[in-house]
Amino acid sequence: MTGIDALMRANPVIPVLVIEDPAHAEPIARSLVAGGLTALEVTLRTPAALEVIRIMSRVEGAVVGAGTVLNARDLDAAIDAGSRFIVSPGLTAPLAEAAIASGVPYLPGVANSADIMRGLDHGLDRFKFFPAEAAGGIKALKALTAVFGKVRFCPTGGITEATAPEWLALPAVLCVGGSWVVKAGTPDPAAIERAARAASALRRAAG
Ligand code: 3PG
Ligand code: 3PY
Repeated sequence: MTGIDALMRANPVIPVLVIEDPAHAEPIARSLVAGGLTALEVTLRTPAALEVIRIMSRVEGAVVGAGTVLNARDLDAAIDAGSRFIVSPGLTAPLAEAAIASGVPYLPGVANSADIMRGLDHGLDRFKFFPAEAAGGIKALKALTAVFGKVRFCPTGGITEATAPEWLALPAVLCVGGSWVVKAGTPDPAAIERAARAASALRRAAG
């Protein structure tokens, strides 16, 4: 888990990006990196996503990954486009096996104990806690971390600039994911850089 662990520790916040227009890819990536956020999760939710990954990967300092990877077909396409890490909203055996075989750092989503246990069966112990707020919030994650001591998380889903510090204060949380850093629509590079700088200045409690 070294690869994904290092990635989770690189920045306290992983921006979750839903980008419709490939023309927005480069300015968004540049602003995020300028603000100190380097691990960028481009969700495969738009027709432009794979092209966005290709373009962002050329921006110096950016480590671009794919999110919303649902199966081995998405995984192959994401890797072909240059993704350096893979995120999925949940955990299935076929995807976990394919992702592990690919060797690309992999962060699968979990929402409960059974998900975590299936991940552990695959040798995984770094997870996205998704959807973090809807799946019970900090109270739920505290209960899970009491049971699964060695597991570390990137909570994502409903987290905001205001609530991120509360999540990062939990010892099992290495980083949080969120869409708040980059608003939908035409990007405002200065605003993105400002939000990224604030996000990258957040402190995690986890050692
Ligand atoms: C998503 O799936 O888009 C993630 O949950 C991040 O989005 P949010 O921060 O808006 O919940
Ligand atoms: C994903 O899209 O991969 C998620 O886990 C939700 O943000």
